[in-house]
Amino acid sequence: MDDTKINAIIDHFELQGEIGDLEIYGSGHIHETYRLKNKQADQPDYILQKINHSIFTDVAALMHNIETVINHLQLKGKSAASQDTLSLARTKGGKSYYQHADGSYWRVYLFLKGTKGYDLIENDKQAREGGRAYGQFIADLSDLDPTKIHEILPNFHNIQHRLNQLDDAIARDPENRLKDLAQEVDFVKERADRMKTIKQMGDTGKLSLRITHNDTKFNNVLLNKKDEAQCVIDLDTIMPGYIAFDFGDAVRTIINTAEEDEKDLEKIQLNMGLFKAFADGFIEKTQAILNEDEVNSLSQSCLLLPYIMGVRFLTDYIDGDHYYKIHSPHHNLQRAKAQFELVRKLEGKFDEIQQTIQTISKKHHATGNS
Ligand code: ADP
Ligand code: GN1
Ligand code: MG
Repeated sequence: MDDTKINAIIDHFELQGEIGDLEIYGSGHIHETYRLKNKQADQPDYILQKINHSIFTDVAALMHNIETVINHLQLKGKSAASQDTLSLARTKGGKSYYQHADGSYWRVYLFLKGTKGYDLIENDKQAREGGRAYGQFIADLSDLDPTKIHEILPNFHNIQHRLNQLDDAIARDPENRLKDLAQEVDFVKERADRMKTIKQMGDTGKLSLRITHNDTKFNNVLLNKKDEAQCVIDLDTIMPGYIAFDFGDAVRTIINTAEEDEKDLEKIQLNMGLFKAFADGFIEKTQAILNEDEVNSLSQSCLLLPYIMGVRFLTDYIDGDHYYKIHSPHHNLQRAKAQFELVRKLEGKFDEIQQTIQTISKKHHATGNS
């Protein structure tokens, strides 16, 4: 994207100071994200995003959800000034997004100063803080009227839907890639039934549908310089969901000693210390709302979420890489293989994961933490 076009887009927003340099920013897989630096040191920097319109086809509904959530978090005492919630800049016409003549959609957030997102976690404190932040986020939204939120990407964590999408891609095989994927496809099929436990618990009414974040990889919580959680970001996928989704998706990126797309599968090991610290923070903040079945679903989610992500990466690879941004020709396959290796490792430690969650839950229940 050329700077002249971006400057013309920025011009449609009500921004303070004077924007100088802009740089491509972050490691998200969905939007085009830029940091806008202010020339005036006492004025804020901003984050500009070109919204991925092929994924989020109803941008008005998407931005309605985000504004509704931000307003609700403000009722819980969060604010732009304390940088513990995202805040949107408005267009000069007072809207939360801008549509360019070429059909592209843009939005601007205040840049959260002094914060950082981590693809790889470094210590227990970060893990615990991440757990607290994502747990508190669900607790804060637990009294938001669900009818106010559009189901923006229906069936987002519905395993049956993701398996159907995989089957569909396999049937079409548009890039003729399937011939080399027998191992990965077998891996998925062998586990498909076992991975439906959470769906069955939900379908039989054991799990409460709550407003969940649904994209809780660790780089979607920004930490400050003291490694304290500052703000949960990436609010695009907030929808009704099960609490297990947010737990499992975060654990997927926290317990793994390697990157999400690690090529060398030997490097994919489990860091149980980080897992415990995260689980402790998450359950501390949610124990007041968690029921017993929900606690039981948390261990299953640690297998389900990396499995779902592996299925989605594999589907996109077979399909010809239309969904996720990729940085090399076989990137989605590399991601899928890494997620499946993580599932294998997690299966080996499942009993310990389950026991750890029960112990932590009992501890917080006894002390009445929330
Ligand atoms: P994606 O959906 O593509 O992951 P995100 O909304 O997560 O997009 O943004 C991508 C990255 O940009 C984040 O991982 C984070 O590093 C950075 N980022 C997003 N919003 C802010 C913000 N308000 N302040 C600082 N950094 C931000
Ligand atoms: C995408 O937006 P980002 O990069 O935080 C994806 C998540 C996946 C994740 C895998 C809207 O998240 O569901 O878990 O990539 N978001 C969407 O890294 O599909
Ligand atoms: Mg993100």
